[in-house]
Amino acid sequence: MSGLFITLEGPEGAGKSTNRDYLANCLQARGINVLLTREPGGTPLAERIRELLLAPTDEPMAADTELLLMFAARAQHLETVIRPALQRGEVVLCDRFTDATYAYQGGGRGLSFARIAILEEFVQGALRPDLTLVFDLPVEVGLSRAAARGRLDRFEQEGRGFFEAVRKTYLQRAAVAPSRYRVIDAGQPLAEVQQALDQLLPELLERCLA
Ligand code: T5A
Repeated sequence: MSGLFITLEGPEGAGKSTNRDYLANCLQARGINVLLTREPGGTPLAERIRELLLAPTDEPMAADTELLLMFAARAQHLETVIRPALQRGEVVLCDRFTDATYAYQGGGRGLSFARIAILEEFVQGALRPDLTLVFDLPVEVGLSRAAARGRLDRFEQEGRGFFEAVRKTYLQRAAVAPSRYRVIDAGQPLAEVQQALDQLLPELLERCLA
């Protein structure tokens, strides 16, 4: 595949969507074809699975059900959106991907990383992001940004311990594979976060144009 697969990760309210759009504008202004997408979701069918995953329910969702729905949505997204875009040589900017599964279902829910790795291999084969930007910030800052938007989704209703485990898992994954991950301090004002992204741009452009 000749495109470039970049994922944006981090806890709730970290600014992934805001900064995904910012990066897309920076790349498009330099003539690069960019596809913006997100998980769970990114196709009509996967967006329906997203609704199931995010809507608060009376019947508690089993952790394994949640895990399998994440990968069901991902299989559809990969097959119909991500792989075709990469084959066309585009830069795919995806708001969350499998690192989120390790962080939320693994770190947050306590499911084994080994089982997640089996599903990752089954659904993705050898495909992994080329670069992952982790927007890191204190849990309470992210949750207050998310809360300011109004009604909380099923994940946002979790307690602080859940999100501390999510954050820790992201940072641990970034620490063991520094060539793939860039950790950005997302607790700063937006202008400073975007300055940090500007500093990453030369490297990104080099990889986009390679
Ligand atoms: N999930 C997902 C799993 O459990 N497993 C998986 O495998 C996957 C793929 C998806 C949920 O699904 C879970 C994780 C999630 O709980 P989502 O909507 O994609 O939900 O993710 P959220 O993190 O909930 O999305 P948010 O919109 O809350 O966060 P973003 O995208 O990080 O933040 P953004 O850009 O929308 O910004 C939030 C607000 O903060 C402001 C923005 O203007 C906005 O109002 N903001 C800042 N304010 C001050 N300073 C800054 N630096 C700011 N940056 C942004």
